[in-house]
Amino acid sequence: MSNVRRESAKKEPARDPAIASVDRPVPAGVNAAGFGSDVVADALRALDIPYIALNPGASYRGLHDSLVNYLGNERPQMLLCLHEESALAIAHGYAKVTGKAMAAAVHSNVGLMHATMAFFNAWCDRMPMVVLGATGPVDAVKRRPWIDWIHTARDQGALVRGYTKWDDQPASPAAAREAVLRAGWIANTAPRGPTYVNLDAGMQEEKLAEPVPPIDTARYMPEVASAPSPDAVVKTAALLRNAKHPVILAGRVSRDPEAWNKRVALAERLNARVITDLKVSAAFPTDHPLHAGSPAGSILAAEAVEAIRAADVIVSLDWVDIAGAFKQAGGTVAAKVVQLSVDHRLHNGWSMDYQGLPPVDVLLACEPDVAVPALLEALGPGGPRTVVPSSHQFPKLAEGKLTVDHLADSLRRAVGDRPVSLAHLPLSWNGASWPFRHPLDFLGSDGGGGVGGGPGISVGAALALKGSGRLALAVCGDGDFMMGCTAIWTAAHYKIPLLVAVANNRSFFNDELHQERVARMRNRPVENRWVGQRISEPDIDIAAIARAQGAQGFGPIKSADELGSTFAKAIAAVDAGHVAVVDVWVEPGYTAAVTAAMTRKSD
Ligand SMILES: Cc1ncc(C[n+]2csc(CCOP(=O)(O)OP(=O)(O)O)c2C)c(N)n1
Ligand SMILES: [Mg+2]
Repeated sequence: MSNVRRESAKKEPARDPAIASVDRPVPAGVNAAGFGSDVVADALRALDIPYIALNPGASYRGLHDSLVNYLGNERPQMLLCLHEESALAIAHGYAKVTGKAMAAAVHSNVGLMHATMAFFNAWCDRMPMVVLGATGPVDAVKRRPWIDWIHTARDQGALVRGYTKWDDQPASPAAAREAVLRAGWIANTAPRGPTYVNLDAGMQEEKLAEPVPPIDTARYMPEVASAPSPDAVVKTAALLRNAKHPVILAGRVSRDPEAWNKRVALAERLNARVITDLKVSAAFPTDHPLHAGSPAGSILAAEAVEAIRAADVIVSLDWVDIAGAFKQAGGTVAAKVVQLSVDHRLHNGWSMDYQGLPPVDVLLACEPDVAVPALLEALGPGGPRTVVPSSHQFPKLAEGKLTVDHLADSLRRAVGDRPVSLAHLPLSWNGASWPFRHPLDFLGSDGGGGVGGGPGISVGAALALKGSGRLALAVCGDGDFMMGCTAIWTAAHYKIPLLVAVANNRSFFNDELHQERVARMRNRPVENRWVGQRISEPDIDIAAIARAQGAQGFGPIKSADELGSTFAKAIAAVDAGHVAVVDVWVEPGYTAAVTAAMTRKSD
């Protein structure tokens, strides 16, 4: 047994007994690394990762064997997925809850091609994951005819290099161990993101001539702490002390409740208006009196725009798109801008997900969680505060229809006061529907706008939430659900409780609004906007698709009266450990503000 295994055995990650009981191999009696891929498996265990989501393939049959017969399918345990995109989406969702990388494995160039969008979603969402891939033998002499040749590429990592933090193709078992440790370390270091290690099939399958010398793996993954410069903290505190209309843009922050409390304390100390973003996880109580308007995605609420216009100092807690927010507020913003972020360390020339270059007067180059307490300390105690009541209002429900607002209202009533994590929301969601009061109440969007990520991300989040006492709940559009629905089988197979409500408008409706806009700009018939967009004739039986994969399926629900009792049954099923999918036929439609922004004739 190598040192790596003994070292890592000290810190076993939490495992769920029901999941651990699935897919048990017979003991293989192997206790010493004998092949290249055994060394890779040891390194993976040293990363302290409980699960590896995968779709199999011969390019990594060596590693597959090591995971089953050398590690005994534990730490990491395999989670079989029916598509590589859902394997990575599950790792993405897991990271959204834990802040830590899970692993995924994908077969050769073809599996990697299937996984690309999920890489991109995680990259844009700044979520860590360690992806292992494989290539046919690099040594051409060892290739099987045809198949090993088509599944070998000169530079496989190039497929995803533009949207991964780092990739490698190690040539020996010792180099592969180093690559896996580095991949875990880099992925988990802010700004976080996916990493990719491509394992040569020949290297994996080769017998070890001699044991790989043991190392103390923890020493190769040091903690990376970053702190704001003291000068920048002093400057920011001075700006904020004099601010009459400060605004906080609460963006990418952690799931830590203590950090949440500090953000609330900072806003209250400054009496600052706070704006939050549905693109990222809950960052501030959305029904707090200081919260400006309802949280929105790319189109900000009117109150948020007003607050930005009126601001004299704006503090961005790693807000995803400062330049875009300013553009919506009319372009030039008079306020001084303070940015708390390390995101600039990640930007590259392939992807423009870094958004427009915003004006920044002071940069605190660290994660917001670190800088907020420093700012609070520098500011010192404030004077007495006038407490204003929250102006939060739930959306008014239209009569005689079943809309997404009805779905949200009924679901909110059905869950009552229990802790719930909204793992995913559809584009049609109204931010006023559901207040967020804890960092795990909402886990943000797919990150990269890649439709189809919703189901897998939700399964990964549910996996991480299992046993936490929180109900994992996702609301997906029908287009999103259908593209990623095979993740449901993985949840059913591994006994991961999850409730998915499908806001089924029988359409890729977002794009109906785009076609409407083009028709308006060109004076062409708006009534044709549905052509090439509607998903009907035949209607898809979403509940049957759920049942076919071992989940409980409900619906289609076509009247608002049936929602409450159906959600009650679905929640009971989830409480009993099942996956439940509720198909709700909603009227196509977005909030008035989003519809107006999307369909107006010109910008
Ligand atoms: C992979 C991918 N394909 C296509 C799109 C373009 N697109 C953006 S939203 C959308 C519609 C999604 O449909 P659904 O999930 O049903 O939500 P709805 O718009 O109906 O509310 C599409 C096709 C995309 N963003 N990603
Ligand atoms: Mg739809």
